Amino acid sequence: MSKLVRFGVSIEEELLEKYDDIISDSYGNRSEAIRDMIRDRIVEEKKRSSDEKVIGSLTLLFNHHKRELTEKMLKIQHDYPEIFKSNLHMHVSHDFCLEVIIMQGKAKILREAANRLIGLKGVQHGKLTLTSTGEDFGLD
Ligand code: NI
Repeated sequence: MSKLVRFGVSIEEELLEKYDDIISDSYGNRSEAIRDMIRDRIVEEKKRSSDEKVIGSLTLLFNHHKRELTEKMLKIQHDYPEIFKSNLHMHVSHDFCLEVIIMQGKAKILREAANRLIGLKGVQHGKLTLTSTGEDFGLD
């Protein structure tokens, strides 16, 4: 068994309470829930590291008041003009916008570009969903 390491995390109290509520039915303690979340992310990232051609939809919820955020989002998309296919923008409220971005290309490139966008400061939530291009399914 590998060595256990303790680490500190700064998190908003309200956010942690919500998380504890969600995990309270299935986990004896928070550490095991966080370990599972990390394992799940590792498995997911592995799947997304392939050369397989896929289609992805990336959903981003962000605060458009955050300084230079929209410029940074545009710059990243222009770094990969071959994979970004279409954008849908919704003005959710005074502060928040939702963007759904359709991408097509190698899984690992989509993952890289999506992670850069999700990691931007001001992006409150981001999720990349991958699906097949359908070529493996035959014509049914
Ligand atoms: Ni907007």
